[in-house]
Order: sequence, then C-alpha cells, then structure tokens
Amino acid sequence: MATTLITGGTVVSATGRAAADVLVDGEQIVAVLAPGSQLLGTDLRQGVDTVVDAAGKYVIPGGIDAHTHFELPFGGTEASDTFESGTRAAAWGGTTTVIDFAVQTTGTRIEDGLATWHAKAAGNCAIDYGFHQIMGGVDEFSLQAMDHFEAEGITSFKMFMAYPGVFYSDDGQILKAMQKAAELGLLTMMHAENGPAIDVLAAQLVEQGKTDPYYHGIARAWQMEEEATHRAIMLANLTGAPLYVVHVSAKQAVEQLAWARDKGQNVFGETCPQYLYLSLEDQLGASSEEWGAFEGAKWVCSTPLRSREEGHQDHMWQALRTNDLQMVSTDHCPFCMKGQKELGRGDFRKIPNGIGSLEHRLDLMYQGVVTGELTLERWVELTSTTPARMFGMYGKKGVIQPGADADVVIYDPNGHTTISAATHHMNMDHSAWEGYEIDGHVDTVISRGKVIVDGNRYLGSKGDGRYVKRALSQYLT
Ligand code: DUC
Ligand code: ZN
Ligand code: ZN
Ligand code: ZN
Repeated sequence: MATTLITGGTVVSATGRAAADVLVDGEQIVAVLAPGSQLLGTDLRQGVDTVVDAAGKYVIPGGIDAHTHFELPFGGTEASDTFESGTRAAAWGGTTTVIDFAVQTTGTRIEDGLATWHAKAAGNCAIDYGFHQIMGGVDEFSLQAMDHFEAEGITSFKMFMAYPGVFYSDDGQILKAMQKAAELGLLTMMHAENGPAIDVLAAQLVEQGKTDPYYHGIARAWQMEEEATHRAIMLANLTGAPLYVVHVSAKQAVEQLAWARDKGQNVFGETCPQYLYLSLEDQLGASSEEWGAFEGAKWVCSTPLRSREEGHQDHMWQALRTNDLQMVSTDHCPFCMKGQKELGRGDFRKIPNGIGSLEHRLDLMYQGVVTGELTLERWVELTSTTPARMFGMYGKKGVIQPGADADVVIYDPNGHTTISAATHHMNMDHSAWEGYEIDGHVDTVISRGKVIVDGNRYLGSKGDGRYVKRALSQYLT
C-alpha cells in the first residue's frame, strides 16, 4: 500500500497542538511522530512513497459537515448541488465527510426515501458521506422503520416543527418519535420554529403587500424559534430523548439550550456560518441592478438571518466559546437566483429556502481564530471532532491518530481566499459570501489517504467517497 508522510506542520486537535509528522499507510493514519524521532532505532519516515511538505501550516482532521442537502426537493424545485458537485465543492473547502438528509416527505414511506438517497449518492461522491433520516410526519410505519435505523447506520433523524404539509410533525407525533428514540438511543434533530404560526404571519405580510425577501425574516420572528426550541426541550425532557437543535440563529433559542444544559439535560445545538456573519439588516439593504430588492433572496434560509442590532450574531460567537452551542454545520441548501430563487419574486413565501456555503465553512470559521473569537483547537473541535463524536464516527473521523482514516487537511494560515461565485465550485450562480476576504487557505486535502486537492489542482474523482455507517452518538453513551 502507498505510504505518505505529512511533514513539518503543526498538528492541531481539539485538545492541543504540536509539531509532528503524520505517517499514512494506504487509507489510514499509522503514526504521529515527533519531529526527528526514531522508533527502536528506526526512522519510520524512510522509504515513504510520497512526502507532503506542511511547513508553516496546520495539519487538521478533515472537516465534517453534518448538515447538507444535496438534490433536496423544495418549493417546486431542487437544491442545485448534486452529490457529485456538492462533494467536490466540499473537498475544495477541506471537508472530507458530509452527512446529508435522506428525505421522507409527508405521506411517503421512509424506506423509499432512504433508498432514493442511497441511489443518488452511490458512485457519485468525492468524499465519504453518511445520512440522517428526515421524518416527514410520524405514523405506525415510520415508528416501525425506526427499529432499523441503527442497522442502516442512521443513528440520528430530523423532525420539523415548521413547514406544515411538507415535512411538519405535530407535538403528538414528535412525542411518539422521541419516546422511540429514547428507547433506541437515537438522536433527535429538530428544526425548531413554530411553523403554523409563521405561516399565518407570512400570509398577513403578503396581504399587506410586504412581499420582498426581507419579510421572510420578519415572519419567522425569533419568538417563533425560542418558543419551538423550548417546546422541543420539554418534549425531550419528558421522554428522556437526547435532542440536537439544528441551525440555531436566535440568541433566545441559545438561552433555552443553555438553560436545559445547565439542568443536566442532554441537549445540543448547532449554528451555521450565515448566523455568525450575515444579518437581517444586510438583507434589507440588499439591492442590485438585476434584481432590485429581490437581491435579498440570496439570503433567504430557515431559520432566517437575524437582526444585528438585537445582537444575535455576537451571541452565537459567544455560545460557540462557552459551549452553549457545540457545532458548526452549513445547512448547505443551494438554489440559483435564475430559475429557482426567482420563483418567489412577488411573494417571499415561494423563494426556495437555503444558502450554499459548504465550500467555505472551514475558511469562515478560521476567521473566528484570526479575530480571536475561537482558539485553533476550538476551530477543529467545532468543525470536525465534535461532529464525529456527535454522529457516531469518532476514532475513524474527526481526529489525527493511529487507526483513524487518513482524512487530513493542510491549512495555510498565510494563504488568502477571496470568495466569489466566479471561482467557487458549488453549483450556484451567486454567492451569499461574494467578496468576502479570508485570511487563510485550504492548501491540501487528503481523503482516506488519497490527495484530492493539491493547491489549485483537483485530483479527486466521483466514486471515491464511501457510505459511512454511523454508530450511536458518543455523546450519549
Ligand atoms: N432550511 C433551509 O434553509 N433550507 C432547507 C430546509 C431548512 O430547514
Ligand atoms: Zn431545518
Ligand atoms: Zn437543513
Ligand atoms: Zn486553493
């Protein structure tokens, strides 16, 4: 098997950093060596096939984006990244594992949704991938299907308190699924927004002629997120089910999570780069020659962008430091402006919800290190190590240690990245991050021992990525 030595870099883990060489044999890391060290008089570096120079750079475990939606049907269209284009873009950005969501919409069978997702992904991915299951409502069949989740390697599932008629579950359905999850050790992921109330607010706004993208965020008020988060916490508390709240954007929702965690409840939360950087005010101010105020549709996602004046973004950064939030995923759900987002011109309710940013997650979070919001170690923890632990992959993923998959990123802190739709690899005709300047650059990406990004050369191929059967969450056992 081919051997690779990554030499001269600083290996960063969730718990520390050290100058070290990383020896890879085939698909696995086999040793992490102190510089210049020998083992029983032998220099293990001798005779390696490939040497990768990481001098002056960080050597980190490959990013894990635990929240992506490739080819998601939504609002009469479909998320514009396929498993092929999406995993390639992820690789460019230093992400070597994604967890996408197999979809059951209301009224369809879970087994069919999962089979469809396997068929979409198989043979098309550049990097490893797993699935969560979306449960679009709960009936006796879906409850039975949960018995097979662990054997399928799907140890987490998402429910929606929003989107009535599409994905929505009512409180009784959520209660039943949580009871079952508690019994089976599965992790319940919650889209926590009060959908029925939001739909009324949205209809009222449209009736008043308030149809611009900005009003999406007005309808999806923070009170709707705080309330749903609290309700999810209480249902989880009652049933004993662990709870993971996805795409948290309101500071009041974080306060709910912190309150529950302080009482010892197994409650976790993720936020996304958009809730750290972008705001409702940005969306209100958006305008372009081509789209006018509809330009703000680029930033229509749910949960929505929040007001900077109200301090939500600052609070998200703080929560990442204090561990009130444990992870950063992207909720990558890309739609083009042309032919997709524009479906909602004249009625924000018809704008497909989603922002695409999986290619830039590591870079955007590294800016938190540059500005002093996060330590290097916390950066690695939020983007790789905790996702691996939370979703049952740790040991193989999320860490640089002997026996782990050789998923390694060499990150250049002296490199530079300018984000633009003209240069990104995601299948989108715009970027929510157009013009962002990043101090840092993903230099080399290794996926199970194979170099798939080398500077500005892409060496990956579709089909390199394998399905990861996940174990139960290590946060719960
Ligand atoms: N939020 C989004 O922005 N897109 C897809 C689904 C979701 O919950
Ligand atoms: Zn969601
Ligand atoms: Zn999502
Ligand atoms: Zn590059």
